[in-house]
Amino acid sequence: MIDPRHTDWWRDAVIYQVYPRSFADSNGDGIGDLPGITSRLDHLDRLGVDAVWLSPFYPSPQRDGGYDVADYRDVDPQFGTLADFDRLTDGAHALGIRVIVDLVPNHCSSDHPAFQAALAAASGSPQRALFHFRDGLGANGELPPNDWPCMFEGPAWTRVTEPDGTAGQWYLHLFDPSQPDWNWDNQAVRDDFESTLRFWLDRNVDGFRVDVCDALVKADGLPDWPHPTHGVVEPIDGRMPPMWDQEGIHDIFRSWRRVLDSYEGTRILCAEAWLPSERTARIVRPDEMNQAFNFAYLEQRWDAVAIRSTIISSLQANDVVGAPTTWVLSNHDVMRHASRFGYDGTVALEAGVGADDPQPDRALGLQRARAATAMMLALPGSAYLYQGEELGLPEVTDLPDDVRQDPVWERSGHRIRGRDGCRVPLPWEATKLSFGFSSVSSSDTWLPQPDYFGPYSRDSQNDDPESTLCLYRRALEIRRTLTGPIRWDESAADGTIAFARGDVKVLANVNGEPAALPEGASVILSSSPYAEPGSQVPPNTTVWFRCEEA
Ligand code: TEU
Ligand code: CA
Repeated sequence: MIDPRHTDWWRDAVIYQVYPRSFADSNGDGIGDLPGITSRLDHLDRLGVDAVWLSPFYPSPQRDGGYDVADYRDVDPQFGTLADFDRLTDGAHALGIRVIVDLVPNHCSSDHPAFQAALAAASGSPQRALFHFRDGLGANGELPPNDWPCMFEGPAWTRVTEPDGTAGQWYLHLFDPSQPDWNWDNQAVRDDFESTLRFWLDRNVDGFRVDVCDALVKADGLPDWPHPTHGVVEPIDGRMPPMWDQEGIHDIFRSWRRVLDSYEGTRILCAEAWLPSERTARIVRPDEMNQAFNFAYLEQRWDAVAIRSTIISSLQANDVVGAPTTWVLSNHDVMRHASRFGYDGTVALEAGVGADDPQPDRALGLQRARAATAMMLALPGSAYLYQGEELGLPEVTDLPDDVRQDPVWERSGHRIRGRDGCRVPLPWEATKLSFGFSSVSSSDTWLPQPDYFGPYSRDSQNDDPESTLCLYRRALEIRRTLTGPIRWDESAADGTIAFARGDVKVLANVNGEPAALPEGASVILSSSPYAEPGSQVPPNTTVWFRCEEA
């Protein structure tokens, strides 16, 4: 069982992200669901994670994989029922696994009743004041109210047809047009989200991952911003872009902190914000959120100098505010790291990869991914895993274009392929239909699975000590014994990263020459087959070892 007295559980927790559509399907419709997750909790238990984070499972038209929420306080019938959610939470808690759900406060679905009511109401009405409605520019209001771009291409504004049939106001959507932004200056929006927090806290969730939390407050007057707004955005002339990281977000987080703290145990908030480390750190001050994703780390290429300096700057930024640093290599928005690291760095990956593009070196990518994960899991702080990475699963870089579902594919006029390749349903049993994901075949799951998924399935790896799955299990087990801050070995050879936690030493040979271990080293974990005492640690390999006292 989870122990409510363990108040600091999150400071070094390993949190496993489940993307519900793609984890396990219990009823044969080709779409993963909550009972499917419950039926596979034994996998998470054996893996040894501390918590599971569920991407959205709320009622939604699924224009953006459920990040377009039509009802914040229910379960979409395609994923199950609230009773299924309770069974999942109880089952996880019985195994000592905490449950974190996704809060999507920046925008809802255009199907949300509040937005439908706003469309039906007049300009200037209280219904419209829940969102950002504005008159357009130009003689007839035919131009968007400002120059902000949508994160999925095109302008961040869409013009509505008024109830009387005339072309009317525009509404703001930083993401898809089906995702109107809430107006957080409106107290009614704040109150409604507090009710949502309480709804899930009353159902015993242990925390929230907060989607695009840095966008809730927009600068007064919604001023133009003729600078970049995508990726990790930096301040310009000391000012952040008017849609990101405005000072007002912190009061919102403080109010949420007070709500969470009024509940038993420690319930956590995890910030999703693509900001520079020093800006992200301000969100995890003691009276705000608990932790934030470390996207600077995720974005590093396979290079020892770049990775080491990101580790140092991340730790420094968080130390200032007393928050633990987190680490992450994959999630549902980026190319899986087993494929990312299979490119040599000269191939541009921003627009995604299709079947006709250069494909990654799968063996090299996996070797590096295992080394990267083995290093990440030795770092102090909390770590996030994305479902399937424990199987060494590659990105599906050869998905047929006609099955793509990410809205960015259509919106970019088929220029940006989007994020479907990391969302393909998981393989569980090599010889079953859809590799055990569902009772339908691989071509009938919501995104098709490729033939080559078989050897990655859980049952193929379960009893193989050299498998990626067994590497993850072993790393998570030993990780529990790692204590104390990082102690750098400044004498590490070029291309390698070396540090210690307590009596465990870590040598990651990223892109260096083969490196020797010190005399008397006994290896306790290796990311690739490496057994011979005295032999060299090749590049793309991480080992954990202890040294016998002289
Ligand atoms: O992502 C926020 C976000 O910033 C991403 O759009 C990011 O820029 C992009 O994916 C980088 O590849 C969150 C969710 O994680 C994402 O799935 C949603 O699409 C988005 O919010 C809108 O809700
Ligand atoms: Ca299903």
